[in-house]
Amino acid sequence: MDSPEQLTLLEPVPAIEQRLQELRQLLQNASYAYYVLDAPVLEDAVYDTLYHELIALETQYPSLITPDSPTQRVGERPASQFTSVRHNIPLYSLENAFGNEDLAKWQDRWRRVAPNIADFEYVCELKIDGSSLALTYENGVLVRGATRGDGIAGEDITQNVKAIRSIPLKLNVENPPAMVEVRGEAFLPLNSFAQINQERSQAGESLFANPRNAAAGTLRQLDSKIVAKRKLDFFAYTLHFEKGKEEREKGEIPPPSSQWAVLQTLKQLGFRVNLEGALCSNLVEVIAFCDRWSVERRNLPYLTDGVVVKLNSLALQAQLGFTQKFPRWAIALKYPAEEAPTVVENISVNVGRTGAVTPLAEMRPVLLAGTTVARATLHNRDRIAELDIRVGDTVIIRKAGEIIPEVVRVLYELRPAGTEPFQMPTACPECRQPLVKPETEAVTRCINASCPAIVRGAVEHWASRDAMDINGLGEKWVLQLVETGLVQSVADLYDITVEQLMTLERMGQKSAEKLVRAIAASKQQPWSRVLYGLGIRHVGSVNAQVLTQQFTSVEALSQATVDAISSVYGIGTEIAQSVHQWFQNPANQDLIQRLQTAGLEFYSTPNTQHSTLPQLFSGKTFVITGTLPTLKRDEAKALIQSAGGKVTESVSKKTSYVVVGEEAGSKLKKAQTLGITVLSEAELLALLNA
Ligand code: 1X8
Repeated sequence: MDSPEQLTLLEPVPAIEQRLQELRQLLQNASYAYYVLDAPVLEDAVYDTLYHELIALETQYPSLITPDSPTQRVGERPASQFTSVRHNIPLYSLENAFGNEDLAKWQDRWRRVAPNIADFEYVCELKIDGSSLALTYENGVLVRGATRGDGIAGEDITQNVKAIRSIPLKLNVENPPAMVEVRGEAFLPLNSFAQINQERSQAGESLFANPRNAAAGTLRQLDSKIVAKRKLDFFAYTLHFEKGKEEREKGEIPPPSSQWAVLQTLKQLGFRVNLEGALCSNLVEVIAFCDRWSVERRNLPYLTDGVVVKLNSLALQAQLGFTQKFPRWAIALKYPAEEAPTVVENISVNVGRTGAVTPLAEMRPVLLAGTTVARATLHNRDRIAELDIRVGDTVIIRKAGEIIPEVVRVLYELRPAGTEPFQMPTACPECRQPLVKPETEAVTRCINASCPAIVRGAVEHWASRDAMDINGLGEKWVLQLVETGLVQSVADLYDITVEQLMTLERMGQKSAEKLVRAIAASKQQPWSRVLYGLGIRHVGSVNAQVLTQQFTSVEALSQATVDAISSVYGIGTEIAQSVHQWFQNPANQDLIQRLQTAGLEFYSTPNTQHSTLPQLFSGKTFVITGTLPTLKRDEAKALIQSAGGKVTESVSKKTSYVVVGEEAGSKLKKAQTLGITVLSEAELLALLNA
């Protein structure tokens, strides 16, 4: 894309290059201290200042951007799909051991293959419950990150891997080998998992079943910005030199001769290595390690499902080699899953605030992972059909991470005679109106806006901490308020009097006065919380903040087209459609009217505090039309948005540029009539690079 002229224009200025290198090194060291060592060395504000200086310089001298620059962690272009990559060395899976006997048998087996070995050691490492990754570094720079896939070929997810902050973009050595591959496990720490699910639940989206699924799902996200937001982490555990020994010795990394040394080397190279591992000189010590962690693992901030036991000597590993499926020199001792059998006593259905009907299994209480469990979600109608779960069945339930337990399987052989398949009710258990199941969705819904379950859910959500934060308005009072008919919509809250509240069971004058005051105080909450409190599907508290920064009044948002809403950075079409639809509904328009009359906040001032550097396309509006030669429409859109521009659907006087491809039709004509600048894809890319 760079013409020869441009290259001369942008000829590297040595002083600039030096400053760029300095900035990158400073930022890399700071990230390493923060994300790998957990010991920050820079104030956040200082980090931000340096980072912005780097971005500014790189924007000015784009030809000097390097793939290992800290600015390259988040890709500007969402991928449209992942490509498959063949692993240079297959990623084997591990043989499982389910108890000490299996460990002893494994030891017997490998000793028969290598009978001459008298002296050996084991390394025990925690088995991380995540997703295996293979990272390739060429000349010390991360060039590829791939999923395990089937072990032979995986998916190229390089951009997502770069978004994991504890993975170095550059190895910490002066003279790196031509090529190394580092393997390890990407995982979601439990607190990040809980946070993601909380956000998803707030937005009315389905929850991830466990941290492993959430990590795997995140790694397959096409938009690396989402990956960056989700705080994945990574423990490295193996190192392969892909070139011959000669190459290796040219590099600075001393070739490790044991797994234990590999772990130290990985640490030196800048990786996060799990520090709980131990060297053991015999099986007794191995078993003691496994026993200790079977209990202590509950205090870890991430999930581990076992211990990987490896022979320490790499020479011995090489001598033993692999079976058809597994390395002979390693085994995974698996902890018994946190599962327990129990009996289903009833299957009930619960109606949530979005009207989604969730079946629940009510079970004979059992102790599971330290808590008593009596209910498990059955997710939806499809899941029930798949399980064919019935009242009276004995089932295995499982608890993973910090979520509601789920039914893993039904022990059909224990099914008593005379059971009936479960039928999803056709009428709402709360309001008796017919339930609806859209063809394209797995969920069944009640669509009666005045269904008491939906009203209760809406009021509880409105009062919740991240929304209007109305102290004292908990489940118990909401139930009574809705049952008595005092509250049929959140707007009714603002008409309630102390006298009316005192008609509720067990509500005294003091509490009633207090609650009325708390409700009145909520009128001070900002527009972003009001928007979140309305409970529009897909609008969690983060999206609400993003939207209200752009749409600083309810009028602006309610009149915005889907196109205008989705042009906000970070807001996709699904969210935009949901918001647009919500405001089209006359009942919702009435609700807004009433809340405005009650004195709630529907306006905000644009947030200038967090504004970053002025961007190339700030204030510019683009329309894309026709088929572009190389970019997909979404990719072009993302590029423009990442430079601060807006992309809309139709050409008007307000349009700054029209980007045209093959078979552009009426939009191109209109642009020409209005005298709007027309750009080809190449010209757009040139602008972005200039
Ligand atoms: C899988 C895993 C390994 C280790 C930790 N967690 C895992 N999930 C480790 O060696 N520390 S090794 C491994 C494999 O080889 N499939």
